Amino acid sequence: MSTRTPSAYHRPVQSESGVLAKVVAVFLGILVAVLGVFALMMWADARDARDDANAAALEAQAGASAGEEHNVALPLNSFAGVVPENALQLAEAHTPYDATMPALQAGDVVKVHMVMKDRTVEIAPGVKYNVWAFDGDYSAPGPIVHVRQGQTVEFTLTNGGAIPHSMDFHAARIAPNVAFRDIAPGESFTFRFQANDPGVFMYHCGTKPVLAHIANGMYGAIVVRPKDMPPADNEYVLVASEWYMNGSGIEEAASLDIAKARQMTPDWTTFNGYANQYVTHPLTADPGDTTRFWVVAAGPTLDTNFHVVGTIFDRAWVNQDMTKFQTGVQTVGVPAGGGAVFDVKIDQPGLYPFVSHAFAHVDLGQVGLLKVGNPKGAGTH
Ligand SMILES: [Cu+2]
Repeated sequence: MSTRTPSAYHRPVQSESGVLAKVVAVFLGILVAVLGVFALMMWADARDARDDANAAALEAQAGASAGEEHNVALPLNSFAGVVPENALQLAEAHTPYDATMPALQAGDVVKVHMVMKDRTVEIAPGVKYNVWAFDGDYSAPGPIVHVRQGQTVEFTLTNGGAIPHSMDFHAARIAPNVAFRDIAPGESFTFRFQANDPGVFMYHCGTKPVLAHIANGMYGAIVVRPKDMPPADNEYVLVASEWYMNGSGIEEAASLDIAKARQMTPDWTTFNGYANQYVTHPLTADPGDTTRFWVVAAGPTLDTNFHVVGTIFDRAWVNQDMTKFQTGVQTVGVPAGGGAVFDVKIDQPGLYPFVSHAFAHVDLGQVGLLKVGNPKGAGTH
C-alpha cells in the first residue's frame, strides 16, 4: 500500500449517495469558509489580535458546521495564527512521511545507524521549523525501526549536530548511563540490545533538557514484532507529537519556544511530524482488510487518544502488553512515551478519519484518513 497516492478527495465530485454528498458538501463549505478567513487574514496583519479573534470565530463556526461528520478539513489556523495563502496546494505537494511498516531484516543482528542533523523542515503547509533531528529521508520522526522479537539491535548514533545528543530506546533493558550517554558533536557511539519485549516503543534523545530535545524532533518508533500475532493486511506506524514555535514559520523558520513547551500549548500537533498529511494523502486499505496501526505518542508531553471514526477497534494491545488484547474498544489513550497497537477490519468503502479524540489535537493537525476502497468523492487514483 502506498501512502504517496495523490488524493483529490476534496475536489468537487458528483455523487448519488446522499450521505457522501452531504459529507462532500459540508467539506467544501468548510473549505470555502476557511479559505475566506485566510484571504481576510492575508489582507490584514495576520498577527493582529482582533483579526485573529475574528478568524478563530469563523473557523469555530466552520468546525461546528461539520457536525457529526467530524472536521477533516485542514485546520489552516493555529496558535501561531498564520499559514500561507496557498496552503492547500502546498499540502498536496508535500511528500508524506511513509507510514508503511518497513520490511524485517534476516539474521540475528539488525544494524541501525542514525545520523543526527540540524535542519529546517516543514511541519505544516508552508510552515518551517528548525529541528534537531535526523539526516536522510526522514527528519522528525526518525526512521521506523522494525525488528523481530529476539533479534539483537546494533545501534550506532552519529552526532552530526552542534550540541551533544543521545538515544534512549524504550525497547531496551540496558544501563542507560552507559548506552544512552551523551555523544559529542562529530562523534559516533554503538551499543547493542536484544529486543526481547514485543510491541511498538518510542526512541528519543535523552540529553538534558529532554523537553527541548524531544520538542525539536528527536524521536521515532521501533517496532518489535511478536513471535505470534494475528495476520493483518496493512500495517502503518504513526508517531504522535506536538510542536511549540517561537514564530509562525512562514516568513522565516521558527525555533522552539520552551515556555510554550512547558505550558503545553502547542502550535501544531501531528502524526509523523506534519499536520494533516494523511488527510491530503490518505493511508489506504481494501474493503474487508484488517488494517493495523502501531501508534507511539512521542509528546514531548501530550498523550494521544487514538480513535478511528466509523469503526471500532477489533483488537487493541495497550501500552505494550502484547500478551493479550482488548476487543471492541472505541478510544485508547496512548500516553506520552508509550505505544499501542490497533486492528480494524473495515468492510465498507469510505473515508475513515483516524484522530486523537482530544479534539484540540484535531484542530491543530493530528488527524488523517484511512481510505478504504475507492469511495466516490475520495479521488479516483
Ligand atoms: Cu538531542
